[in-house]
Amino acid sequence: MDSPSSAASSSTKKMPITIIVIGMAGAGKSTFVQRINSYLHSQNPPTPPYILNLDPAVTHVPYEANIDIRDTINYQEVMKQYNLGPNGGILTCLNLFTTKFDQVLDLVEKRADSVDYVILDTPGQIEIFTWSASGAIITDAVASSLPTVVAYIIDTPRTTAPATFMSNMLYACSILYKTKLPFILVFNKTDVQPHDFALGWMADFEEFQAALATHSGTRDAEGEPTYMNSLMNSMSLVLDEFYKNLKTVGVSSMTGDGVKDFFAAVDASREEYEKEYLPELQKARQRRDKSLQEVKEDSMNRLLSDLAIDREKNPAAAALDRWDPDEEGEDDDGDINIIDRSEDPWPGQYVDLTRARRHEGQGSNWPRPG
Ligand SMILES: Nc1nc2c(ncn2[C@@H]2O[C@H](COP(=O)(O)OP(=O)(O)O)[C@@H](O)[C@H]2O)c(=O)[nH]1
Ligand SMILES: [Mg+2]
Repeated sequence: MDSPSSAASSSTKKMPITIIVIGMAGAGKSTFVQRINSYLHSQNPPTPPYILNLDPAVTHVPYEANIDIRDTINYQEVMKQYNLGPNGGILTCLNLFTTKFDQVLDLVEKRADSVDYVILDTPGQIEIFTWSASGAIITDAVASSLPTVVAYIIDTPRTTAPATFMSNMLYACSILYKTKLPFILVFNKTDVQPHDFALGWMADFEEFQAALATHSGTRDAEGEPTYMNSLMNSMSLVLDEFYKNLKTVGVSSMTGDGVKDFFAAVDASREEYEKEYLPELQKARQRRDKSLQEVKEDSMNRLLSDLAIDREKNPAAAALDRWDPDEEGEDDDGDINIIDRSEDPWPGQYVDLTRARRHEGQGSNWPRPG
């Protein structure tokens, strides 16, 4: 796929910057997206962002998404059809959506001239996005098209215990090294708990170690530091290096406090992206095209083998199911279309992707085997 407005081109308008919002369930990702959305709307002149909701299971999002995974895929249906629990359901929805992500990118790239920010809200459960092939493909695909930054949302009131703080930081660290993208740690909910304790621990590991020592369970019966305590002490030295690669802001998605600082960090990240990530861009783009193609082919192959089994089991029906070239115009290219709500006059349009897999004749809008 060609990207007409590549990050490498030297157009006069700056490329929009993509903010991928990641964080533990309940950290406040969606609320944060709504907050930065309303901040951008309140600028003079307003600079509305382009928002993608990638959480198929959410019942309510506090903002109007331009592209919503729920318009394309029905989470409840996917769980039923594939016999899955909640997490498997979300993952499968994301996988199905990823097969269409080239369409999403096209829509986003078409808007590149008119928006300054593209925002991705990710599924509540962090690992579904950060440790799945689809999450990686989506991240790579976006980051190879547009300047991209990860906003890692932290539930500040829930990270005041040193051990919790450390595990959260280790998680952030793993995402930083996995994505290799500019990274902003966003301490959210500062209206409930200011984040200065965290800043102190990050600036000075001795301060963290002191906090650790005052917590119960850090000494054994003989008064020696426990294994966990020693481990965390050493880890704090390792993380010291990691902290140097990050920008940190404290915000309250509730009150809007700190949102301006967040955007200052985003703008600084653009430079970082251009200096460090852009040289890798060409390679990344090739990888992106290849993986988007592969994921399409893979799902197509699976579909075709399902159909082959169907045909074996039911030869009578198979004989009736022949491809008629005259019908081709109707189906167009037969693809499920991603919906851009901001352009579509019919926002509720919904395509049931799961029906295609079962090959229910008329209702199927996948290309038929030739
Ligand atoms: N006090 C306070 N609550 C917040 C803030 N941000 C989010 N919340 C609450 O945290 C809960 C989870 O938020 P949500 O955005 O759904 O989290 P997500 O799962 O990460 O998308 C909701 O009840 C929000 O109202 C904040 O800045 N301050
Ligand atoms: Mg959410």
